[in-house]
Amino acid sequence: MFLEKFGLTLAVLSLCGLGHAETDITSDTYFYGESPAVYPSPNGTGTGDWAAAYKKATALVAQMTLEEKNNLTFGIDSTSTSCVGVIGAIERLGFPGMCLQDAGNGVRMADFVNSYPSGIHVGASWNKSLAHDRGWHMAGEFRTKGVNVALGPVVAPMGRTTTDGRNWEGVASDPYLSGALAAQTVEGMQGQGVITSVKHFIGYEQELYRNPTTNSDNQTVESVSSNIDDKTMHEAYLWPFQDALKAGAGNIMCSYNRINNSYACQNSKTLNGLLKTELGFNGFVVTDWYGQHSGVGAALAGLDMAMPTGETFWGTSFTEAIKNGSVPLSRLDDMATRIIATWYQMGQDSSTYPSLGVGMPYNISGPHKIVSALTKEAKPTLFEGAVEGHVLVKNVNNSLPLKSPKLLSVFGWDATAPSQYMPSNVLATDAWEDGYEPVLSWLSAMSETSEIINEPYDFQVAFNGTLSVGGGSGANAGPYLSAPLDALQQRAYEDNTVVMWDTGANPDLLGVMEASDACLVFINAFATEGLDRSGTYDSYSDALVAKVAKTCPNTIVIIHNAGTRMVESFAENPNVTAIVFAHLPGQDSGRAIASLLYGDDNFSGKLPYTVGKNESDYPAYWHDYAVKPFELFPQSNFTEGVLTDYKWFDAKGIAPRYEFGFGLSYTTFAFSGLKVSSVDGIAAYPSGVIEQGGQVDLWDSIVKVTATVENTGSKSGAEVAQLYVGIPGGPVRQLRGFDKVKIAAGKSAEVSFSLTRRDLSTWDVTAQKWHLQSGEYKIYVGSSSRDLPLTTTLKITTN
Ligand SMILES: *[C@@H]1O[C@H](CO)[C@@H](O)[C@H](O)[C@H]1NC(C)=O
Ligand SMILES: *[C@@H]1O[C@H](CO)[C@@H](O)[C@H](O)[C@H]1NC(C)=O
Ligand SMILES: *[C@@H]1O[C@H](CO)[C@@H](O)[C@H](O)[C@H]1NC(C)=O
Ligand SMILES: *[C@@H]1O[C@H](CO)[C@@H](O)[C@H](O)[C@H]1NC(C)=O
Ligand SMILES: *[C@@H]1O[C@H](CO)[C@@H](O)[C@H](O)[C@H]1NC(C)=O
Ligand SMILES: *[C@@H]1O[C@H](CO)[C@@H](O)[C@H](O)[C@H]1NC(C)=O
Ligand SMILES: *[C@@H]1O[C@H](CO)[C@@H](O)[C@H](O)[C@H]1NC(C)=O
Ligand SMILES: *[C@@H]1O[C@H](CO)[C@@H](O)[C@H](O)[C@H]1NC(C)=O
Ligand SMILES: *[C@@H]1O[C@H](CO)[C@@H](O)[C@H](O)[C@H]1NC(C)=O
Ligand SMILES: *[C@@H]1O[C@H](CO)[C@@H](O)[C@H](O)[C@H]1NC(C)=O
Ligand SMILES: *[C@@H]1O[C@H](CO)[C@@H](O)[C@H](O)[C@H]1NC(C)=O
Ligand SMILES: CC(=O)N[C@H]1CO[C@H](CO)[C@@H](O)[C@@H]1O
Repeated sequence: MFLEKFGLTLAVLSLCGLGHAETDITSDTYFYGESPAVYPSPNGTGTGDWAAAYKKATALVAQMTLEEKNNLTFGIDSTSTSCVGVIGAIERLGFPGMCLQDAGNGVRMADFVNSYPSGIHVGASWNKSLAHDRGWHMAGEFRTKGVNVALGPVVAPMGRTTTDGRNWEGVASDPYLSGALAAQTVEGMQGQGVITSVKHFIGYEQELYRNPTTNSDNQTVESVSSNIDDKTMHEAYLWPFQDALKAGAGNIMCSYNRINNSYACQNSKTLNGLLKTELGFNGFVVTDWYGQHSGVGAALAGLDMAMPTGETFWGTSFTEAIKNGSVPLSRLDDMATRIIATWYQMGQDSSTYPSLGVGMPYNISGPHKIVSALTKEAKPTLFEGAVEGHVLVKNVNNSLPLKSPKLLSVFGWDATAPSQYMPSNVLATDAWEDGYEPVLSWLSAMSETSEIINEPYDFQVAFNGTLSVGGGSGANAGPYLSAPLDALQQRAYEDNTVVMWDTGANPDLLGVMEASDACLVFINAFATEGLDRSGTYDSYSDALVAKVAKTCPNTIVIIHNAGTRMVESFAENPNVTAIVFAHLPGQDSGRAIASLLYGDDNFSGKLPYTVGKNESDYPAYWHDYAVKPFELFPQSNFTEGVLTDYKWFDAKGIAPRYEFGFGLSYTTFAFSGLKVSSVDGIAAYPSGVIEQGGQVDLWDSIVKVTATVENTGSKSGAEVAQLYVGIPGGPVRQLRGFDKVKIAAGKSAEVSFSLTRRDLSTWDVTAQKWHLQSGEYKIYVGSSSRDLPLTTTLKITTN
């Protein structure tokens, strides 16, 4: 069919005109535009260091029958493993098949594995080598369990919608920070030979209407369309994918939503155009689970693998489509070659690569693969990872670190271990982790399209224990969970402290607080795949803080937050002396917070998003709704363009509560000695060949910036020096570098930043290239997006 062939979701191009009554609207091309047709699908050619893998793949694919090639392109049922996606073996040729498995923070549906900090926690650490090490250790576990493709990291959503239920799976509300840390994750993971699936491509920025649904009149409501202009696409949403591709990512997962009204898994502009032509992708594209919406159309638009099944659109009917000429055989050859080449590229043809799904039996009583050796090596990374993602945003009169307290009191349902903690292969196949009961029962009662913003805020609270990871396919369960209260009790034993607690919703204070040296209140903000959050604060948790602070003049609030958490009800309460955003630390949660509160470790995290004062401060606080006449074709116009998060606050002159990049330490730092190299007579446009990641000279370092950071306090600590650039005609400031350094008290360190051609360019929609402008660029260096003591101007002259 013509329209299917051209990647468009829906039909009738000729309708449309503002005068039409809403009942006439049967096509959504009316609302925004269309996604341009980009055909044919480019063959993978094995550029750069992929050449050898392509050579081997071409030779192997040449020996395959039509049916064998076809079998590589879709998932089959697996009864022996709990892999969420399985590609069948071609035993005749020694290809063992593939296992694809969640999650972004550790192996899901498996036991004897670790639960690492989630994406948001990695973002808050701003530590590249830590992101790399986490990826390396985590992927070692995927490998041991027999996983070929680990379904992460997440760079979309990227926090465009403040209340998006999956923002915590992603790294940051900023393309530069997301891309830099995702690239490290890809390198770390693929260093183990595990293929990373960077997801979700692209513009996947809300859970509401993420998949088609049926309305009360039994009409199909299509997935939301993210309508994104070309400049915003390049400068914001494509940016972190480009970094991950440059780092060698072997797989990209297309998303559930539509882009400009064309489904992401059959959008020829995004798949054939942006990904496979402009960014020279050598690997393969897999659907998000059940994210396929056409057979012939998707193949021609650049999709390579359908999950979890080919039954709906591909499978046997795909061989028919090849035979009758609807899809050229060369497309199937390309799909098979891309898949096999990626398998070779990671060295998965090696006899030492564990067999498919070997450590993930469906039955918990089945044979196990224990990753204990890895666990031992991973311990420092798990703990350091948990520590560095905590962000201290308020600390009045050095209330923290605690100074040999005699009596500590602890409050809040988030302080204790949950009543149930089991991997999801025990709970049942599709269980949501961690036993957050009220949330679970609520979730099962809700459909994706439900109106949730009017629901009570209570539903965004995990009542049944400490929150260490969010819910859904991005979650896994570790070998244990160190809960804050448990760790504090251990600490009390060591320090001869008395600990008293009441972790109910309405503690009876009994005069304990007045006697306490400090009152710790643990609250949380839950989020899960499948649902956007009902807000970024809740009256239930806020009431608990207020109750404790009413009596306790040294109240310390710790929030395990799966996304942005506003704190207006208590940020200025004088009795609330300290506030910590504790994010989602994984299994070492309690040990990490205890170490930080007592000052064994110092806070060094920085916010990877902006904490505003009002909902209306954000450009897209809520997800978009379908309202008449859009109801069958929900639309989300990304009208704020590149001005998301702090760029929006800066552009509109809105004062945040805590800005992007902000975070306190137990020591203080001073910045000095800014030096910037100059650029003269450089080409305005790149001219390099395209390899994976785009034109190679986009990555040339053209400016070097250095500065000195001095630890002016009395304790050792780490500072994240941040570099922002004001590009002519662009946002006030954009993050373009960061360097985290450990500095002993009284000592100094040099920080350095290397700016690439891309870092200083803007996307030229006419030339369809990154454009380096002649002009004056403002350079800022400091400790947050608003605390930038060092500034200078960089002049660039292009020829
Ligand atoms: C999205 O933008 C289009 C084109 O400007 C406009 O016609 C439409 O009304 C907008 N949709 C919504 C839901 O605001
Ligand atoms: C979406 O439409 C906008 C506006 O026409 C255009 O600039 C952009 O390139 C389109 N992107 C895709 C992926 O279709
Ligand atoms: C892909 O390669 C095949 C075989 O060499 C060739 O027939 C086909 O035209 C190529 N497709 C494209 C889009 O270049
Ligand atoms: C292709 O896959 C199907 C379904 O798993 C299987 O029955 C069939 O034997 C496979 N064909 C070949 C040639 O491997
Ligand atoms: C970053 O993480 C690494 C662990 O990979 C750690 O050794 C290093 O100290 C951390 N850097 C800073 C500045 O905290
Ligand atoms: C809804 O529509 C589907 C086909 O589009 C049909 O099979 C089903 O019976 C309808 N359901 C109701 C309740 O009308
Ligand atoms: C070719 O086969 C495909 C898959 O069965 C089918 O959708 C399509 O309509 C067929 N086209 C022709 C021209 O027969
Ligand atoms: C799981 O395996 C055990 C031991 O082999 C067996 O006794 C049990 O019946 C199995 N359970 C299921 C649900 O298959
Ligand atoms: C901080 O300490 C100063 C000096 O001891 C005192 O005046 C002030 O009230 C304290 N502030 C708070 C919030 O405790
Ligand atoms: C979970 O928390 C809810 C709300 O506080 C409570 O009603 C329920 O009993 C708790 N469940 C368990 C198993 O503790
Ligand atoms: C702060 O604590 C004191 C008791 O120490 C209490 O009198 C006062 O009302 C509290 N302030 C707030 C805002 O809760
Ligand atoms: C990681 C780090 O620098 N930790 C230091 C924090 O500060 C204390 C002193 O309060 C030092 O002992 C730690 O080494």
